[in-house]
Amino acid sequence: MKLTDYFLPLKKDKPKEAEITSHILMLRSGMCQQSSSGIYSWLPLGKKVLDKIEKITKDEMNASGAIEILMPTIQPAELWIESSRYQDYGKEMLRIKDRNKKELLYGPTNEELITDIFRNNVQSYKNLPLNLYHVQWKFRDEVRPRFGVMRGREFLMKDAYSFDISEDNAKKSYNKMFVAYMKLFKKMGLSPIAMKAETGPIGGDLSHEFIIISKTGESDVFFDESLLDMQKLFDEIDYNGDLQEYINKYTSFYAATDEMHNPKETQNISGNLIKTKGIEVGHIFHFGQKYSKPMNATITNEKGQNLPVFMGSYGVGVSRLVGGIIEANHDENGIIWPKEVSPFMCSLINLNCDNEKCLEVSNQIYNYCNKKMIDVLFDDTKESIGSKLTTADLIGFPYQVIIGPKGVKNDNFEIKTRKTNKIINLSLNEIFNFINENMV
Ligand code: P5A
Repeated sequence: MKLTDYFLPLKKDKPKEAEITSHILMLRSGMCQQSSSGIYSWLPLGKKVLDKIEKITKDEMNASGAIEILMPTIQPAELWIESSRYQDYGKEMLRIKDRNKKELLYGPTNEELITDIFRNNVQSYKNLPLNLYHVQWKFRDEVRPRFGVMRGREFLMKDAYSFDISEDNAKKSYNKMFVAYMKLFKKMGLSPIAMKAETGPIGGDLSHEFIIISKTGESDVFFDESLLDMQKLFDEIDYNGDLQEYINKYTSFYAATDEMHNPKETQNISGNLIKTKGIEVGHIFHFGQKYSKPMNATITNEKGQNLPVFMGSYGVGVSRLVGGIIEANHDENGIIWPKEVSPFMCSLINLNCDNEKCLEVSNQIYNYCNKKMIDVLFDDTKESIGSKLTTADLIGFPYQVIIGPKGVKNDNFEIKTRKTNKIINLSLNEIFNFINENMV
């Protein structure tokens, strides 16, 4: 993509409305724009990251055996009256009436709707276990929307719902999601810690939040330092193996959110107890028959008995992750995208667009990248050198290939790795090798 053909509305100054780094950087790099409090439009650069996070999430959900569907954003109130959550949800729920005075709502979550789909279609244990998920916009009329996309009112969530014949099997489904979450966050370049958490308005007796450590996080969290090394435990796990063993090992280390923190339990922990702040990027729940009982979603078991199905639900904050990943990956000059979620792999910067040689070499590299399907943003604008380099650091793609008049004269060009800020000098041929080795 040539920058002169692209839509990248950069902002030079720190936007007044932004308090935290990720929000400032998202606005400055033209990733999103607020349309009203806590509601955002996603501009091209932001949309690309959102799509990548969504794809990594879906791929891992599919690998775990979950099946994708798509439920609507608007739901009928009557389902929520059945589960008794219509009143409980209070002002956070956006309630709507259609022209026939029918009560509707903009979904803050989908436990009721999925339970309705289940009870209309599944009656026998033979169809279980089942895990259905979707990626859909949610609306919660938060008291204090803030920090940009991190606490929005409208936000994108991946939510999955599991159905099982027994409590034991439901725990197995829960474990699968626990493992899938550890894997999918790692694939986004993150190292979250799974912590015992409160269940809040979703309900149930077992729940974990997936927290990335960050000064700007909203929640206080406590954990055993040893957990920082434990993420690799999940790398090689096969979903059909004994997941409980791994989870027992992981959860034997202390980790709890503020609400669940109990200093008595931390007296004999093996490593140092760390108290810090974190961002909740995922949350999983086991709540058994909380919805299936009142909504009469029953199945027949092997013995011919009829009983309410056992359920859990599992959420990933897809749009929150865009901000969360930036909080975990930036420096004073801008964003440092992990390769896996970077909107482009590389900035190709032509320092002098009036120099024919520079143009020729830049075009050669640009065509090569396109042929290799490498997503490159070619800065072919007439901006000053300083401004081009500042922009490249701000938008933060993993690599910058810099083509200038001195370089073409000596066949000696600069490639900068954004993560280390290290610059190496390469000939044109060596650049092609570098691209093959690092960007394909
Ligand atoms: C689990 C899936 C649920 O809603 N029902 C379906 C359960 N859980 S949750 O913890 O309330 O939300 C899941 C994840 O969504 C993100 N999230 C938000 N992101 C941006 N702005 C918000 N206001 C917001 N609220 C929740 C979080 O990442 C959370 O873990």
